[in-house]
Amino acid sequence: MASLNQTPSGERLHISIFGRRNSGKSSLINALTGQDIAIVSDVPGTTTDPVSKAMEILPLGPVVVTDTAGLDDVGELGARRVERSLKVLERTDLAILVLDCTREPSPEEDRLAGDIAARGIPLVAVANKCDLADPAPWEKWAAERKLPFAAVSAVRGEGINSLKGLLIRHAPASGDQTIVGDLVSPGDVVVLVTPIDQAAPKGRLILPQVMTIRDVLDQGALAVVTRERELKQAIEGLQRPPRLVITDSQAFLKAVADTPPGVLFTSFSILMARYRGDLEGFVRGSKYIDRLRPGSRVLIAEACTHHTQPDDIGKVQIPRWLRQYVGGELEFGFANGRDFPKDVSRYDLIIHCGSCMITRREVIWRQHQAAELGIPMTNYGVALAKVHGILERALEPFPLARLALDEPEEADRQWRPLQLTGGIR
Ligand SMILES: Nc1nc2c(ncn2[C@@H]2O[C@H](COP(=O)(O)OP(=O)(O)OP(=O)(O)O)[C@@H](O)[C@H]2O)c(=O)[nH]1
Ligand SMILES: [Mg+2]
Repeated sequence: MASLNQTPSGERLHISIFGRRNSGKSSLINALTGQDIAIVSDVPGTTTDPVSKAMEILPLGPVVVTDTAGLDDVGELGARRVERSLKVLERTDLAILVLDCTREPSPEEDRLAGDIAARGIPLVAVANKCDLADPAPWEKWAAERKLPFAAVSAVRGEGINSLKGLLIRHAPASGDQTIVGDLVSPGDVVVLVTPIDQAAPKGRLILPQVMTIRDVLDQGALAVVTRERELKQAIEGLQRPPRLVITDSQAFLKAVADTPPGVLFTSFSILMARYRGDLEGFVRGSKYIDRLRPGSRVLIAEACTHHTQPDDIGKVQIPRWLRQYVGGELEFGFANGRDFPKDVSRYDLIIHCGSCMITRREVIWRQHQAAELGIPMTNYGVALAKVHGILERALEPFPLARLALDEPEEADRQWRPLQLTGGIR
């Protein structure tokens, strides 16, 4: 488990908090962490030097939060403090600008927003003390500058949850995930099975396949790409068994039949579920497929809006497989976009798309929200493996996720902080 002590500072997301004196920067840190970490007082200029602390913000994970001195600090000493606050930008991945609802916009905010934009650092505007005054003027201010915006009350803890969602959306993607890097060694052969049927795009491969091939090459491993029909032939032609066979979900049954026992086997979409989310969480959610009965309600959630294909995976294929699996009619709801529908709590299970268009952090945030609502959530890749009866086999490369299959029912509904689902090596 990624605990505070184990995650080196370089791999943590560095969040820095800026704003004028007394705007509530230190209070906001305490609200985000749910702990008394930063000193708060009504004396302007309480925080004089940048203070960095490693902490865990659920479900964002391990972060370093830096509290800074007010940007409107006065006098010669004040100017030096402001300079030091700005220097913090050099080690900032994500900046928060705290705006004080009881005060009017001033040139300091614009100056800072400009400095941050010039460095290409994502910035989130937060109007604080919304318990004392209307945040609307700041909302307008942020909209004019096209900044993501949240209104909060740090002392009352209001709006903190939506702020977390905003931070997750705007945090830069973490670079430490790999698709197969922990599964293969240099020189290993990886066989990739990509059906070329009518659904395959003309003249190219789809993105998850391309990303996986690239990652295999980055590991110094050998990529053998074949259609499912030639898989047997491809494996027989090798001088030693492949390390890993990765198939498209469409070819699951043929591919698993033609993969020799002892060879690791999985699918592109399970690899993507791990790359773009918490695979163990999705595996726990998939167990609820067995608890569906005719009439159960399933929400198919897609992160983006795309043109519906005739044999669309979300609209057509998954519902068809699930009906067959359950042996009766189910009630399906469909949702697109970044938020779950308002009536989400009426569903027995959420099945999420492969999330090729959103970040890992955002997917994990959605998993966290579903867990908080007490609704199990799995994803396309894991659900497809499940209804084809090959989930256990396809999880062999991921022992921790495989273990989740055997956990007792009570464990399935609990949210746990994200773990990088360890590969077999
Ligand atoms: N009513 C209300 N008061 C708040 C809120 N947030 C902070 N305060 C109060 O505002 C004062 C300043 O809060 P701090 O968190 O110390 O502000 P800061 O921005 O860190 O201030 P400096 O370190 O001096 O720059 C304290 O008295 C807080 O209790 C809020 O959401 N609502
Ligand atoms: Mg402070």
